[in-house]
Amino acid sequence: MTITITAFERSPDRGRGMARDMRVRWALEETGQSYDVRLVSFDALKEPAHTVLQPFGQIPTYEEGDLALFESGAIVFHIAERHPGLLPDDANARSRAIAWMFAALSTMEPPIVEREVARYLESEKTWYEERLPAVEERIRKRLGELSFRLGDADWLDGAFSAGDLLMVTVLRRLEGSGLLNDYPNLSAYIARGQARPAYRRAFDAQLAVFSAASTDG
Ligand code: GTB
Repeated sequence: MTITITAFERSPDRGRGMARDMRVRWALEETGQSYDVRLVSFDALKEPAHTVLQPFGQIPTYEEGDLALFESGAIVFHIAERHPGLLPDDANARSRAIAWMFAALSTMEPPIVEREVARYLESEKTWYEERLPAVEERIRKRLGELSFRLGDADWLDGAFSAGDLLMVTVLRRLEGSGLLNDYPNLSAYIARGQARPAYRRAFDAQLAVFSAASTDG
């Protein structure tokens, strides 16, 4: 059955792979699934044809036969459950890998997104200069805790899993912020994820969309 996902027609990140279709593409590449991509404009995101798939008018979505899914975490989980490669066979190890998926999305990602919201939408506010350090302190706290747990291991719990896939995509959002500088093991962890052939294929595919859109003018 053909898998179709959605992605931005023109990603504001200019092909840096920061939008959340990247994690879905990466999961599909890790598990060897071929897929089609339907590119969606910002206007079309809010049209009924899209909101029937994604109630909040966002990307990514996932369609396969009569299954339609939204939420990147749920999509990655679905892929990981259906195909070998992203979740261990051992039941306890599998549950721990799923715990890391949740940790990436519900413990690490929120303060990181909060910082982006502050920088892009609130920088003109009078309280911005006071708020940003507080938000960054919350991120540093989480990075310190994660760094301590990772130690000198390659991945968070044994073999590479969907937990690592999501964690790497979340941590990547701090690229260029300087916040990772104090945590060389986390920088090396991100680099290990990015060096995986499946990551490279996913990254190149989303970059090709940006390059094509730029050539179109
Ligand atoms: N919780 C949902 C999920 O995980 O699937 C969140 C999905 C989401 O935030 N989608 C964003 C979207 O469609 C794109 S990824 N936004 C359009 C809208 O809400 O109208 C977020 C994103 C966008 C752009 C960058 N960037 O340019 O760097 C980074 C991340």
